[in-house]
Amino acid sequence: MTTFTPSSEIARALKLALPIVALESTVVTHGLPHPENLHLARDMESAVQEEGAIPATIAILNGQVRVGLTQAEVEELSKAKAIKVSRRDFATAIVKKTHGGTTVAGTMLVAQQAGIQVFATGGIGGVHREAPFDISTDLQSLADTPMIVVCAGAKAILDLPATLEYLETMGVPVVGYQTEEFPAFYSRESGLKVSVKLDSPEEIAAFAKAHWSMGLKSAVLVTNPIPKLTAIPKKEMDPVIEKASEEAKQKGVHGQALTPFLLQRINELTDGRSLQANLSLLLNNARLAAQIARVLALQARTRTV
Ligand code: PSU
Ligand code: MN
Repeated sequence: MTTFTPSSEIARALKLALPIVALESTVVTHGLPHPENLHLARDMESAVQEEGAIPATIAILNGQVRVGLTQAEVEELSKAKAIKVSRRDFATAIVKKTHGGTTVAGTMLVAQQAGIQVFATGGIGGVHREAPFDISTDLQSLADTPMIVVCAGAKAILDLPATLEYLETMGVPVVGYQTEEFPAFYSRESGLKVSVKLDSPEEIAAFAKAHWSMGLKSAVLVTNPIPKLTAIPKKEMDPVIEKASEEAKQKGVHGQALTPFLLQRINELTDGRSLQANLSLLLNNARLAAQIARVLALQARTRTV
């Protein structure tokens, strides 16, 4: 049963077992304003290519689940109306023949079916503050999808301790890339610990292999701190996040609309600095994911010859 349509480049890369990195598309449809979203989508693809891997942007176009988009399709997605597609929303997009930007959970579902092992995103969803029942499907997907997911931590707008507790409960190792501290998206620091610090793509590949050798089906979450140059210190971000969260509460914004609302308000409140930070960490993650994908592809190749 084929539920997704790969581009010719991705079909070829899958056949030849070349290193592939899956990329999400909610960041394009709902996470960033136009035209930054289009530039970012292209820059992420280039970053993956520069590290010797093949980017597979995952999205829904006119109800078709696609793996790997052409430049024209990326442009279309960056401008057109699209729904945010997490696990529960696939059938809606398919039946209504809409465009869709896939979240971390949505992208993992498709990447898993396609046989792609490495995925780069900005920040995962998690347990929201002050909203005890808003827990992102991303966490469930991390719990039951064996894949390496590279992110810059969970978005700082979340309840980070609760998010880490949930991941622990679900058996998801949280790897700090060259750090002991769980990064907080815009900031390198959070005051919270990762479950293990690893220092190279090779170590991460070996770790994932060991994790799955135990029969576990959970993901390996790799947290890669934002580069120092674009990081915004936690003490500067905290009041901004507080304010944006308070506004969301007053306005009654909740559910799927909450993350896009907060990201946009935070961008306004930081005079665009948070947007620059967001772009920078996304590219940083694409590069690390590509390096990991290359190690995995190389290992797979040496095993078969
Ligand atoms: N991080 C960002 N921008 C985003 C997201 C994360 O900086 O747009 C998206 C991701 O696609 C993530 C989703 O999977 O938000 C989580 O949404 P929710 O909390 O509704 O599950
Ligand atoms: Mn939610």
